[in-house]
Amino acid sequence: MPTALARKYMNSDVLTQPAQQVEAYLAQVLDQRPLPPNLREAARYAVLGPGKRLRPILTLHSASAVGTTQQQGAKEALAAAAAIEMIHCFSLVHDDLPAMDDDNLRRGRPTLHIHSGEAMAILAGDLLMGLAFELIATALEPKELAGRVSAELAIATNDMIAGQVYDTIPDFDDAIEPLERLETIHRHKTGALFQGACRMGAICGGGDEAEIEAITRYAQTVGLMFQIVDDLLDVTQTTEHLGKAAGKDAEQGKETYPGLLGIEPSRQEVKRLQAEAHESLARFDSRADPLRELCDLMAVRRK
Ligand code: GRG
Repeated sequence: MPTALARKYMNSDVLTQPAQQVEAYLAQVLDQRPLPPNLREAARYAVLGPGKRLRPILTLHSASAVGTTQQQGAKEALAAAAAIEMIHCFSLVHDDLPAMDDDNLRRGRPTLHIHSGEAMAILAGDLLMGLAFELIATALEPKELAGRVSAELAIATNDMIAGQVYDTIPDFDDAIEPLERLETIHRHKTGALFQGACRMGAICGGGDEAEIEAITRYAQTVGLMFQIVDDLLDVTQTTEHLGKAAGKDAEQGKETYPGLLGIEPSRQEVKRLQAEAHESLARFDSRADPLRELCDLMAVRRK
């Protein structure tokens, strides 16, 4: 059962309003782009299922945290938000494939390769990666901004792919301690998209270097916090509740924060990172309140 605090945040405008805005935009992009009907259907299935939309929400709130007005960079931030969600969805589709995590449940529904077949799942994932960059290149003005944002998106995507390799085909030096290995995996696999999401938002919103740096620290901290919470949920919640396979980390013998530190110390680490994320936003006024609320939500989420 979600706590009262988690329930309050799940219904918060901080989440629902930007999530709806991004979902409507994503549907429009996927409907307007000429595509074979079966590929469009697969891409829509992958993207428009019931996801939390945390990364695009971070993009939009990072843009407003630095923006001088509500409108500055709003169109650009929305396109960047949709692009990061497409990259995230591509990664989920490919991660679920038989050659990777071999999962048949995602967002409470059959994974894309179960729904549309393996070949289509590979191709729809590829498409989403291409579409994300196409969107940045075509929707952002001026073109200098498009170049800057697409570089951020490329770095985030490639670091995430490196994180998947660190996690699933590891090639670490034996001298590296388990906790450092785990942090390296998560800072790449999960943290990279959080960082890219926030930096793209701050750049679209017209943030200066110091603001972008502060938002980057916030993103790195909440990215790690999100993953520790994810590790905790994997051992404390059911598959039915999560809408994806629970208990997989232990089943696959994966190192996790609860596995290395224990459950209670992991919860303490979540609290420490939550406080650190708030500190990183100290220079911002109330326009960063949605980022502060989002951090608190991610700390108490039950899904
Ligand atoms: C295949 C290139 C490639 C990368 C895969 C995303 C990923 C990297 C693996 C999925 C497994 C996993 C545990 C990733 C860590 C990040 C994470 C918890 C993803 C799920 O994100 P949520 O909870 O998902 O935000 P929704 O469905 O709400 O969007």
